[in-house]
Amino acid sequence: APVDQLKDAKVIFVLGGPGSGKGTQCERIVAKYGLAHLSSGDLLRAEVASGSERGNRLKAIMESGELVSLDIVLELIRDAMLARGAAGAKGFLIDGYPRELEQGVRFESELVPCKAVLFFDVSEEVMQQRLLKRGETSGRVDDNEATIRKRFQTFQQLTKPVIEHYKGQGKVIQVDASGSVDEVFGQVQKQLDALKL
Ligand code: B4P
Repeated sequence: APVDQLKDAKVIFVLGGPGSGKGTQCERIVAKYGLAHLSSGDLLRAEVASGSERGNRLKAIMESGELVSLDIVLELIRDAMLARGAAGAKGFLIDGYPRELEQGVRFESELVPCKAVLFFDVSEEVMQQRLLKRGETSGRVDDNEATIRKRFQTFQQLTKPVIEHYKGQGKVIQVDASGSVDEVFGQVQKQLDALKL
């Protein structure tokens, strides 16, 4: 099976509420540690931008602040990992995934167990400010007050339990994400250096 080529891959899941700075920090991490960065949100937005029938359905769900179906996200991530793996990538930052427990269970049983979960912790007040600021220029259908409120709910109900699950396995690296991008990255570096990737 083609997924056999992923069985030795080093995978770090990256989680945090909407606006916690996941995507931002992943760019910095990639530049320093040379991991392949796969953002479930970016993969979904690319699918929407393709104008496909499936893309149109995804757009409506993302606009509502809910999660798109498990199978679609897993397929997009698996295909992207296979492509990057074939190009030589050994380590992967999987950003914005797993958003619900079942996503993590399916990924780990069908592909490979994760090494660690990087969790960006920050208050909803700060996240909301960042998202509204981004919304002034991003053109993203989900950076508006009503959708942000729904995204916070989805995070509390579905994604928080994922973090608790991996805390129970001792895999969670928690970072205070309330500071500046540089401050947050300083903490991230200390933690990742200790992991000896
Ligand atoms: P995502 O694309 O993951 O959106 P996000 O949570 O807002 O994260 P993003 O990485 O874009 O932003 P960041 O916090 O870095 O998801 C969007 C939608 O896609 C979901 O609602 C869902 O519908 C769907 N989806 C995604 N993954 C899914 C999955 N696995 N299953 C099902 N559905 C899924 O940055 C936010 C802003 O803050 C930026 O403007 C940034 O510049 C700024 N910022 C970052 N760090 C800062 C700092 N330290 N100080 C000040 N500003 C900062």
